[in-house]
Amino acid sequence: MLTGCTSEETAQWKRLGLPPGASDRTEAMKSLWIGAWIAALIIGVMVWGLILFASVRYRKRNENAPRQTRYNLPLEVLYTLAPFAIIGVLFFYTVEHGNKITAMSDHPAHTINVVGQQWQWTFNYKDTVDGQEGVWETGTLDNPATLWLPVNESVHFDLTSPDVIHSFWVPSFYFKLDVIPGRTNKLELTPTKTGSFAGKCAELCGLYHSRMVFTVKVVSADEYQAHLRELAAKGQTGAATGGQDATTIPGSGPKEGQK
Ligand SMILES: [Cu+2]
Repeated sequence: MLTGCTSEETAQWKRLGLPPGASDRTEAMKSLWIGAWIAALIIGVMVWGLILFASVRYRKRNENAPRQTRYNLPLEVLYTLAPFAIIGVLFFYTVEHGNKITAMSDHPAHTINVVGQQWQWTFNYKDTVDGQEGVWETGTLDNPATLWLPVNESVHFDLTSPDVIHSFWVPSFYFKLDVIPGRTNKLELTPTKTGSFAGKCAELCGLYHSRMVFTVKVVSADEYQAHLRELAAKGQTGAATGGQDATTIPGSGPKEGQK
């Protein structure tokens, strides 16, 4: 309890456990998260209050059976309609905020194809670098990948997998999306803070699932371009879909199931 009293922790209390938001989509998610808790708390207090009231007011006083009430129409209408009203309000705000969070623009500044493979990540930057169409970097179990992003520029992500279902999760972006083989899931966001953020796979995907971690590095536009040129200079051009790495990741031995 004492370790929960630092100023850092009290700030986190105000966000009800969320890490500091680092993208343009986090505000909508944060208000939905906190709003849902406030709604739940109001309903909870009402229910607890009624339980307490009923158990004190109507406690057993003698051996006679209490008066039985049936077919109380107003009461029945109330407890049929009240849950619909609650669900309706939560549904409305979930759809409204969900639309904001998943909105796509026609011309994002950058497109990155994120490949989740057993058991690391490959990032294909679709920018044209020194005349080359796209550069990539991939992680290994021993050397997890780093996803570089430019601050204040919109990024469109295409998520693909050559093997099993993974889940692309950056807690500081308040965003998690499944990476499903045979399907391209999309998301878009604009990082708003420079710095390093943790990323991980959030779907149990096999033996080394826990090592499917990566780092998100949000940097200035110039540093971002410099990094892409660095990758191009290393010859990491074109697109890596992760299919090769899916069976032979250095350090992991043969793919799970083939042992
Ligand atoms: Cu995974």
